[in-house]
Order: sequence, then structure tokens, then C-alpha cells
Amino acid sequence: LISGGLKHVCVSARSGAIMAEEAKKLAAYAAVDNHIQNNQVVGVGSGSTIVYAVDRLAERVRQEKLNIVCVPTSFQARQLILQHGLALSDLDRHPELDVAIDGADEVDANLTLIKGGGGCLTQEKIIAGCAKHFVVIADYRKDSKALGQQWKKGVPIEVIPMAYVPVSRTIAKRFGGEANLRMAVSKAGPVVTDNSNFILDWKFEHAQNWKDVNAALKMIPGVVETGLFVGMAERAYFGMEDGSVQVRD
Ligand code: ABF
Repeated sequence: LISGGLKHVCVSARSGAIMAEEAKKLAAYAAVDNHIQNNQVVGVGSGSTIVYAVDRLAERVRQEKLNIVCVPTSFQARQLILQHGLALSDLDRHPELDVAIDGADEVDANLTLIKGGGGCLTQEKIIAGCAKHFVVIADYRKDSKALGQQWKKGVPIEVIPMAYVPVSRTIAKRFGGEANLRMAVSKAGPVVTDNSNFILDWKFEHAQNWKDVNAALKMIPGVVETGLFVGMAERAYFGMEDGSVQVRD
């Protein structure tokens, strides 16, 4: 098997390699089918893989008449919940979630994650932290032994706009590498998060103790949150190229 002691579950292998998009769907469906039950409050992640999970969730809610309340991690997640006719809530009304399901940019052998490629890391981490169970869904390209092997864009770090230059300099000085302001695709200006902040993408030079680095990054004035999720995910589902789904926990 592949790295990190992955187990084969749920779906039997098919002949021929499948595309990443199909792999996302397999992972998302497996997570929803294994973790969603009646009368749950569910945290809904962001990105492209979660779209399949919400499709499946809505299908099950309809078919099985489930009573499910959803709390979004982003504007995108909120729209998805509404478009699928699911019940929308928030942390004021539901501060404790039964399960949160979300994508990731990279998942290492210890279930340490890089998240925030889509810029929603702060709300994603808040929702994951409020959930009794946090489950990750991803295609085979996200699976790695050590962070940085797959995701080459660095660790996203949400910062208060006025502090992006000093925070960037401090990160480079203290931890090496470089932390660059994420620009919009148009290059007309920086990416602005759902919380009206900026994102620095920290390209680190070598593997680190991610728990310590995450704590140290959060002590820098101006840092709002990091895309390092350490000790939060309980299980990851990977859709594989051979059409199987594998689990890491
Ligand atoms: C969010 O979406 C992020 O934290 C992560 O950046 C991204 C994963 O996206 P996708 O499912 O599109 O690969 O969960």
C-alpha cells in the first residue's frame, strides 16, 4: 500500500486509472456515507472536493429524510448549502458540531494538513475546532509522507493587511524560506479573505516540527491564523487512481 499505512475501504478497484475529479467524488461520498447520521450538525468545508460531499449530503437528506443542520466554513460553503436546499446555521446557534468535513491541499502521514489554498483557512480551522470529529476528503494527489512533497505553494498564513510586510520579514528571518503576499489572478491587487485580511504563502525550506512552528507563527503580531492543521483531523479519505477509496486515521 501507499504511505502512512493507508487501508483499502468502501469501493473496489476498477480497471484503468481514473481522473482526479472522479477521485474527489469517491472520497467525498465515502466520508458522507460513513460519518453522516440523522440529527447531526455538520461543518461544511470549502474547495472543489466538498462540492461532491454536499451533493451526496443533499441526496441523502432528501432520500432518507434526515434532519441535518449545516454550518459553513466560507462564503462558498454558505452558497453551496443554500443552493442544495440544506438547513443553514452558524456557530452562534450551533457552537458544537457533530462532524466537519473539508478538503485539504496536502495530508501527511500523521494527518497534519496544509489548508488554505482557497484562502478560507481561518474559518475552516474554527469549524474543525468546534467539531467532535473532523474528517478530510481528498484525491490521491494530496497524499504525502511529509508536508511540502505535494503542495508546492507553501503554507498559507492569514494576516492583518497593515502587518503583511513585517510578518513576512519575521517569518523569513525566524523560519527561513520566503512568505509572499498572495495576489489575485488578475494581479490587480492582493487576495482578500472572507475576513477582509491578506494571505501570505510561506515557502519553507525544510521539514519542521509543525506543532511548534504553528504555535510560533501564531505569536507573531498580525498573524490571524495559519493553514497548518496539526492534531485536528481524525481521519482522511483519499480517492485513489485505481478507483478505490483509502482511509488514514
Ligand atoms: C479548502 O479547499 C482548503 O483549505 C484547501 O485549500 C482546498 C482544497 O481544495 P480542493 O478540494 O479544491 O482540492 O478545503
